[in-house]
Amino acid sequence: MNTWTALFLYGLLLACFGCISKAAENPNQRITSISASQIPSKKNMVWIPGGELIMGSDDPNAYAAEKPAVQVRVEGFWMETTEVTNAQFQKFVEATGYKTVAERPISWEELKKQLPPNTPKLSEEELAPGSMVFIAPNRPVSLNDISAWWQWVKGANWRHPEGPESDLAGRENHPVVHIAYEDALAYADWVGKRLPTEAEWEFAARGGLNGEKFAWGDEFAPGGIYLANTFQGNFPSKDEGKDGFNSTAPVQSFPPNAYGAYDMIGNVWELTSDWFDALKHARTAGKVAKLDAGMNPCYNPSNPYAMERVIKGGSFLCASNYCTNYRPAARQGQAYDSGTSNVGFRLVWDGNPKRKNG
Ligand SMILES: [Ca+2]
Ligand SMILES: [Ca+2]
Repeated sequence: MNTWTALFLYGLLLACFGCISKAAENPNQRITSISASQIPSKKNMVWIPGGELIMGSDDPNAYAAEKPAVQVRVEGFWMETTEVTNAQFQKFVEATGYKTVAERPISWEELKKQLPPNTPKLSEEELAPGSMVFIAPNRPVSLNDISAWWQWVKGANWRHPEGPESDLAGRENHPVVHIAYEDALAYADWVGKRLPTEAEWEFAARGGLNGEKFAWGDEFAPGGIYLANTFQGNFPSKDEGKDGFNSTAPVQSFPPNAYGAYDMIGNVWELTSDWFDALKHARTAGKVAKLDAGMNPCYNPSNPYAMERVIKGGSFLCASNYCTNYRPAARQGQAYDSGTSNVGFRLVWDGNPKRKNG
């Protein structure tokens, strides 16, 4: 990829961790070619009882998209205790032959919809499969330039998280990454579960607490003990790894929350089924007009052309000097047709097929 193209893609498409359009389907469609092969067992799931949830935050330091705190009701559901692991995803791929979005060539027809008119077509080489990888810069960088640490790496995908030379040896129990929304839906259909809504995810992450800053209380590292895999040190250059991990960690490396769910905070961001609307809580509170049917369900002032799903919980890259997203209220948009090296997912189950992925 030449410099112009790289800058072009970085500037236009990576405003929020990438919006590379692969051979993706319509964002409103769902995978239908892979049907559930399993009846979910309750093994490795916990019952989340449901109830009233104070969602979002009124903390003065919370990000705008988290405000204001609103009260919503969540029905009970079963939730997987861990992020979906590489070993679990591998079983799915071996059984179905599924190829993830990051393993497919980029569709120029889709990509050009997100570029200015008359943009010259990229070459086959430039449209080769790949994904966005966090690479720590070895020099001081501006925190305003995410292309200093996010790089498009050809051949990066769930099997090769850092690129073609990397593999999953020793990482079978780490969360799978480089998963786009439709990849998560395909896996969910295969196991007969679904992605959580944002409210369900946040309810589960709070573990029965109500309004506390972190999933475990109001202190980030009580007694100096780290309770989630995040980033310590000067982001993005130096992760001191004081929590024991400089990248993803095996699932269940940190204590579960009060519901028995592990790594709801940190390790990898987790996809939810909600479209990302930066004004969602303001609309719920009646402070901003609701979106009418047929309107674009996404609103992100920093990335106005992207179609994004909400991701929750933050990741091993969340640092106190950059993005303090290691909180249940934190929310961010993730382009529906892209994965990155710090985004994964976990699934929920209603106990009956009343609600489908969508
Ligand atoms: Ca860490
Ligand atoms: Ca997580």
